[in-house]
Amino acid sequence: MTKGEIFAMGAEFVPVQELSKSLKAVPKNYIAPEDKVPVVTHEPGKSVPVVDLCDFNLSPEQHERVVREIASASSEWGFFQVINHGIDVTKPQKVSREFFELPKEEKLKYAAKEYGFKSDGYGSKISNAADAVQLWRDYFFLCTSPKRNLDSWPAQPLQYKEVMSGLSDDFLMLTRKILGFLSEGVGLPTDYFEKRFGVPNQSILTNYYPGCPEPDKVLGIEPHSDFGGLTLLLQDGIPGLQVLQNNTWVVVEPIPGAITINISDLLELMSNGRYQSVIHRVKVNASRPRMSIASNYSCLFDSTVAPAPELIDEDHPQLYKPVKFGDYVQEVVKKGPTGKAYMFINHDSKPEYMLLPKH
Ligand SMILES: O=C(O)CCC(=O)C(=O)O
Ligand SMILES: [Fe+2]
Repeated sequence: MTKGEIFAMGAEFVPVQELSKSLKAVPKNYIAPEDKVPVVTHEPGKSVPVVDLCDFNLSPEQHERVVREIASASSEWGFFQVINHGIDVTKPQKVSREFFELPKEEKLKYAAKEYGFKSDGYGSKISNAADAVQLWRDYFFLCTSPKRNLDSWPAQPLQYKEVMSGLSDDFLMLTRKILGFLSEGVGLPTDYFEKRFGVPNQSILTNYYPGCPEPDKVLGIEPHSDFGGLTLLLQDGIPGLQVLQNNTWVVVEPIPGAITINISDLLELMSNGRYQSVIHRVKVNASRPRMSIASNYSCLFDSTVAPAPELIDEDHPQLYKPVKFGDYVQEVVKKGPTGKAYMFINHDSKPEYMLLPKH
């Protein structure tokens, strides 16, 4: 691979991890707009619900409880955490952390060639929007379904390919089960949403947020909702993820071994708004890096999704228009989080955080 190819995504690609080694103050283009929305950490009754999946040994009563808990968390919070899900989360975290700890030259061999989510690779910037604030985050993006191009995945650490492939399989299985609970939660047949998605389009995005000299001035990820169908997320032990709930940022406390799950835009659309794809953001730390592994499940880019006709009636008018997923992704990559307006029938509808009082 030539040097030119390595930097094809943009000559300005400098990993934040490298910046963070020498800087005492953050560069201007990383400074996020001021945000006066209050942050809540520990307040009884104000945290993302936790659902016990009992390693899927569920009696009929427990099954009903799980459906009920997942459905109500998905409509009120758009987020929940699952425990006793049967997936080994330590190995993927270990190999991913080891990758980010490699020398810069080794990582840059895998530099992503394009903005957005089309090719596997290492990068720092996803949106090319002119007014986009730079994020205090580097990432590695893997396309994992329908096709895995293992040749383009890191050769180091040695177990990386095998472990991340295994995580992709485990997540596909868990996603199918969660989609089943979500279908039942709105009174539809268990396989309803899975069938509507069709061939799974799954990716795994590892986010690496280096320590930052001025953590309150930057964001690891700006306020956004995820544009796919369903997101499964591994947090390490360090808090950083915050969810917008009643105009307050609520910290999603990392629970060792838990998987955080959030409804993404396509499921909000397909459920005609019964389930919410909620705005969230990521804060960073002064001294410690934080890492998360986010896997999104959606339909193929040339598939079109529409609200379930069964969920449209007089009391629940149709709120969303059918969208071709590829067009929707382009809109969001071009415009940033405001691109979500594209899926609303009423074009004046705005993502929730845009309705917050100006500050
Ligand atoms: O780092 C996190 O906890 C969340 C990451 C996230 O929101 C994303 O990758 O879309
Ligand atoms: Fe997200």
